[in-house]
Amino acid sequence: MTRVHYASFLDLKYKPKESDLICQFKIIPAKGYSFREVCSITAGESSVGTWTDLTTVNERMQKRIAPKVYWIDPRSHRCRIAYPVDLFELGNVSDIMSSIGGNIYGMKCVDGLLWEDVKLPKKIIKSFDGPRFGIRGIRSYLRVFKRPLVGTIVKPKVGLNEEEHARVAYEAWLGGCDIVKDDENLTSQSFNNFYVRVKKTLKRLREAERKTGEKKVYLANCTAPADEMVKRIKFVERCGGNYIMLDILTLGWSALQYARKVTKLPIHAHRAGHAMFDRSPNHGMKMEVVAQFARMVGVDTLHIGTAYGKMAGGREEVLHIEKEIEGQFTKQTQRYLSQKWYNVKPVLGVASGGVHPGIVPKIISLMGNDVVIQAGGGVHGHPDGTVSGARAMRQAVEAAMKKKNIKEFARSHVELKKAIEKWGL
Ligand code: RUB
Ligand code: CA
Repeated sequence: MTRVHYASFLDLKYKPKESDLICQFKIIPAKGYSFREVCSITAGESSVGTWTDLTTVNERMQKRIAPKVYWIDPRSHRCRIAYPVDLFELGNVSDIMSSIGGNIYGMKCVDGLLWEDVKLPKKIIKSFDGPRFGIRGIRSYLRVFKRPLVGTIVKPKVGLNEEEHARVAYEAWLGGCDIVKDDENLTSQSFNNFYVRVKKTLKRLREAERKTGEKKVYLANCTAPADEMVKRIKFVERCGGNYIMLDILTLGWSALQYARKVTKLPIHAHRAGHAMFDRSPNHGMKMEVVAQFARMVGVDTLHIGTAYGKMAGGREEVLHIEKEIEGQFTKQTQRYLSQKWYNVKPVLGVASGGVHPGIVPKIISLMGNDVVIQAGGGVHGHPDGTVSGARAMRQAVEAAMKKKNIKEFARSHVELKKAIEKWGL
C-alpha cells in the first residue's frame, strides 16, 4: 500500500478561535490507514493540502488558512476540525460545501465520513440574509400566536388538475388548516400548470379567508431551473400570493440564495432528497448541518421530521435539530433552528410525514407549540373527506392545548373520533 503524503493538520493543543468554522466528523478509515492520519487528510484535502508535498506553497498564506484537527476521540471515531474563516468566501454556501463536502468524500482513505455538526462563525453568518420573517413573522401574518400551526399538503402528490387542486386546498382551509402547500414533486406538469394552479388556488384562498375569518397561506412550489424559479416567484408575488416553497436540496444552495435575494415572501423549505446523504449512520452530512445552512441563508420554515410519523429519523435527531442540548458537541455550538444566533431570526420547524390527528399530542409534547404540524394523508384520507380531516387536525391541536386526553376529547368531536378510529393513536 502506497501511503499518500499529507502534512499533519493534527494539533491537539490548538484552541479554536471564535472566528473559526468548526466541524465535527465521524470518520471510519479505510483498511491500511490510521484514524489520526485520515483526520489529518480530511482537514488537508478540504483546504490547502493534496496527496504530495508541493513546491508552490506560500508559507504565510498557508499558516493563515490551514485548518487544525484539534480534538479527536478514536473510540467513537470522532474528530473536530477548526477551519480559519479566511479559507472561505463570505456569502457563498456553495464554496463552503465544495471545500468541506468536496474531494475528501470520494477518497480511498475513507470508508465512511459523516459530517455531523457545524459551528458557523459570526462573520460567515452575517454575510447571509437569514430568514426575513422567522417564527414571529409567520405567526403575526397568520395571527396565530400560541398554538402550533396546522398545515396540509394537497394529495395525491401529483395527479390532480389545477381546478381539483384548488378545491382540495379550499376544503383544507375551510376545515381549519392555516397552511396549504404543494407537494415536493408537483411543479408544472402537463396536467397541472403552475401558473394556472397558483391563480386558481389563490382565488380559493381568499374565499376561504372570507368564510372562516382566519388568515391562510398557500405555499406554491416554485422549484425549477433558476431563471424559471424566479419567474414563478415573481408570478406568485404579482398574484398577491403570500408564501413560496422550494425543494432546497434538489435546487441547490445557489438557487436558494438567489431566491432569498429576489423575493419579499416567506420561504418554505422542503428537504426532499436529504436522505440521500443524511440517512447513513457513517457517511454523508447530517440534517443538523443542513438546518443551520438553511437558516443562515434565510428560509422561514423547514421540514425536520416528526419522530412519530412515516419517515426515518428518531426522537433524538429531531430534538437535536430543534432544541439546544448540551454535551453532544460543545456548549457554545448548540444552535440549530431556534437557538440565539446573533440577530438571525429563528426558523419554524415543520413536523411532517405520516402525521395524523392521533399522534398530534405526542408531536406537541416533543416539539412544543412553535411547530407546524402538517398532514397530507392524515387530512385527505379522513373517511369523510378533506374538510373533516382538517377539522380533526385542529381538534387534536385543541385537545393538546387544553391538556385534555385526546380519546376523551374525541367523544364530543366526531371528526377527531373518526380519524382515531381509522389511524389509531
Ligand atoms: C407528507 C409529505 C412530505 C413529507 C416529507 O405527506 O408529503 O413531503 O413530510 O418528509 P403525508 P419530511 O402527510 O401524507 O405523509 O418532512 O420528513 O422531509
Ligand atoms: Ca411530500
